[in-house]
Amino acid sequence: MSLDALRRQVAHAYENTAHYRAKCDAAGVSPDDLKTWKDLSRFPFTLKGDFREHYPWGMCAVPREKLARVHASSGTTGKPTIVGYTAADLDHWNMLMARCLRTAGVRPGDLLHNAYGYGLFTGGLGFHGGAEKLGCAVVPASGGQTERQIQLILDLRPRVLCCTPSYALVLAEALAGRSTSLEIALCGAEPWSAQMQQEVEQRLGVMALDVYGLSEVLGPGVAVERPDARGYLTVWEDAFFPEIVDPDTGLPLPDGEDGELVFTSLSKEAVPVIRYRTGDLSRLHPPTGAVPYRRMERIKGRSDDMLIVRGVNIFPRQIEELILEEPALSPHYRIDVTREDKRDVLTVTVEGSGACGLGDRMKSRYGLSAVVVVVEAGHLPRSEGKARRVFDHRNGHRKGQA
Ligand code: DLL
Repeated sequence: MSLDALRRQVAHAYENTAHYRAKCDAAGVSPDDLKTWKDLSRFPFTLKGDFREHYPWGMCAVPREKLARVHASSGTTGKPTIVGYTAADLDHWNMLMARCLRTAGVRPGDLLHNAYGYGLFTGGLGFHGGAEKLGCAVVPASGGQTERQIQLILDLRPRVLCCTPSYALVLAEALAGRSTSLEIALCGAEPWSAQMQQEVEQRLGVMALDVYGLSEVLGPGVAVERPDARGYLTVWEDAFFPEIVDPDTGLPLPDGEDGELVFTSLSKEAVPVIRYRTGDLSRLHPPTGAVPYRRMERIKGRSDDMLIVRGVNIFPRQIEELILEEPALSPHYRIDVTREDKRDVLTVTVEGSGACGLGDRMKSRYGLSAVVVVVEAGHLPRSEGKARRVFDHRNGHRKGQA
């Protein structure tokens, strides 16, 4: 992690994107003010809204002709968020993804079945580039056509599977107990609890590791879980400087405190991001062992995912944890919040068999009563990419998680 790199990156954004220069000028800071890492906290945040407002090329710090690739994240409303990469950015991304894969135990020569969506989404091509860089052969399956994917997995015998945790469950279900050659699954792109991770591991007979990233900052490959430190993801601090800030005030918080992740890129050409507010909630911890980089805990949820139901704050992940504590229930569920007679009603629909104590445990653990509807296996729709499990119907608002 070098302060020089930070200075160069901030200067690049300041000199080559009008919007960031205007923001810095308004805040009374310039790249010359960066004398220590702490000074970064005086710089203005970059928000998802900035990408929308300056759509399509306003966040680009290089001429359009210098771009080698464009990705986009769909978002729930309005215009997509466009991100560009120069050839050097793509090389760097591939290197970081190769590092993630190697950290997870993937080796050159491995066969990797990549079921992340190919296209504007960064998942498919992000994993693809990293795996090729590491020297793996990639089966670019993309999302969907589950039966064909199962056939490929059974016939080609890959060692590694890459897909969202929810699609890993869909594949496990379609395998119906058949054993495979898979040993490692690299899952991410949506929130998943530690319990969900164990489900994926048991159902697929693999070690399932967590990969984190986001389009605005890079794509997948910002952080990865190590097999020897479960629950913690090493952040590649030579490429991204992470901060945790209070989601309400934006003030920086020390390592170990709960808050919102903020990233500053250190060497991006096309779209340098300075203090990008991710909306993702986690905690940072100091480095341990031989790896000199800080670690983040698995994502707890997004600040905009938190449900406030009759005054009680609850994250979907907490409900998922309770569901998976109960052997009679499966990991396929959806959460609906409605407003009836001026009262919030939380309904959890979950696949399973027989009576369950989920309602009682919701009440005793979180002080929240919920209507629990247990439905037959296969009743709820399956997801091929990022799962939508949360539907908040209040005020006509429909919120999809992830
Ligand atoms: O989801 C990049 C990615 C692809 C990451 C494949 C990992 C694997 P976006 O579509 O821009 O990029 O969505 C980014 O997804 O802000 C988080 O809210 C969520 N997310 C990504 N990885 C994780 C994870 C990709 N491991 C948004 N755990 C982020 C929890 C995750 N949430």
